[in-house]
Amino acid sequence: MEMTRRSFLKLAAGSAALVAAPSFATSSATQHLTTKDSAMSFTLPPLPYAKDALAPHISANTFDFHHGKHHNAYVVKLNELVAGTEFEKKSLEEIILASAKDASKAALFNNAAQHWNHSFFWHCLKPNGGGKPTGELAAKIESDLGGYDKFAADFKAAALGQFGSGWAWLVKDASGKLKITKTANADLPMAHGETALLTCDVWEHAYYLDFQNRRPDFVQTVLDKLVNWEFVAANYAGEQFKVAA
Ligand code: MN3
Repeated sequence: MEMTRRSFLKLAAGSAALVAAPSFATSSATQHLTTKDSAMSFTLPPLPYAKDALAPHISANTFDFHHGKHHNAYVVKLNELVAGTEFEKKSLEEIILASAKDASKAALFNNAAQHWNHSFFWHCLKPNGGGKPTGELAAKIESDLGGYDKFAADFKAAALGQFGSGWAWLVKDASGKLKITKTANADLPMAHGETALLTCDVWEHAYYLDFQNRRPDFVQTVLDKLVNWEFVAANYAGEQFKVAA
């Protein structure tokens, strides 16, 4: 991978806010390039916590597969698909938006969007998370969604109501209103003009090793024990989550 000094400095600077001990390799999930400086490959961002940090709710074994195998496979495939094409120097977000409405680019969209979705999802979780949000976000959930309990019930219903693979989301729509949505497979809010605030992966690979077929227990555990509300609040406040090479 070719890396210029300038892009390394940007990566290092962008990583400071969310990663406690940034290193060269930990920076890709949080830096803010909109266009790549050169034809760098996309890389698998490290988890923002140790792989056993969310146990016993989500085990290190699950992360070995979900992050180390599934997420990594999307990154590897994405790099294969963009190599030598017009997308080689585009940011991940640019690739997603350019391929979202183009059926001939479905494979590119699926792998790019899944790279974004998983990078975002890891940050939606933290050790000793969950429970209720506070401050301005809590007030907005009260006014737009009827309060935390209604939010939690509706988010869980979206997660359970997604037939087959997909994602449940808390989003901010174009008018600034909060909404709960669900998407199938790799689909994601930015393809619909919405800003993602929180997600839960409901592909079976997200929960099968720890919860087997009990998706309701997995989603409830995420809500009760794992949601990183500080990250959600930062997204609500307009901090742009960017994934780049
Ligand atoms: Mn997944």
